[in-house]
Amino acid sequence: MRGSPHRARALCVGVALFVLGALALATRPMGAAQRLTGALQGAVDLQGRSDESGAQVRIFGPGGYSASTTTDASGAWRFEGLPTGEYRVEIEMERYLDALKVGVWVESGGVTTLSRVKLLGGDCAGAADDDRVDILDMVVIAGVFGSTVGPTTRADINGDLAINVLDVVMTAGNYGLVSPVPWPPSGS
Ligand SMILES: [Ca+2]
Ligand SMILES: [Ca+2]
Ligand SMILES: [Ca+2]
Repeated sequence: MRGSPHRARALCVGVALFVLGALALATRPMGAAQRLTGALQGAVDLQGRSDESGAQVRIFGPGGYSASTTTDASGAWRFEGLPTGEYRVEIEMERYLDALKVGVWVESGGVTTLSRVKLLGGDCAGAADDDRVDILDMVVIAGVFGSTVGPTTRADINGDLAINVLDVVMTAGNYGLVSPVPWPPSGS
């Protein structure tokens, strides 16, 4: 009884309807896509570095939207084609305290520019930053003080391939601070 003419015809009609439906969807005016025009941008200053590249910027927007990028050498970051709505912005850099901004509004056709935020250095202990500059970070730096190191050595806070007084002074200066660092208000 398998493959009776009746069932086959019903299947054909079903497939035809599905294809027509898909075509209709594909050719429908893209009203939703036309609204994806908001942009969001900002800049990061990595304490103790003149090359501000490598910080990871993640944004979380309406309807579960998310995206990420990294800063360029000037510290700049930018997203385009964003759905209109409210965003959360997180910026992370290895060996640095993180920055966080919530309630960021991105508007259709607009460009939202956040103020430049300075990430503070010294959070280097452990496999991952623990978002706190404390004695554990100082101990890690002291353990290799005076050495020349490779780019992955976490105690090298300022990335100059040496563990010296610059790393110690920065970390000591940020002692007791935790993530997120203060984000200056827009326009400042
Ligand atoms: Ca800097
Ligand atoms: Ca730490
Ligand atoms: Ca260093």
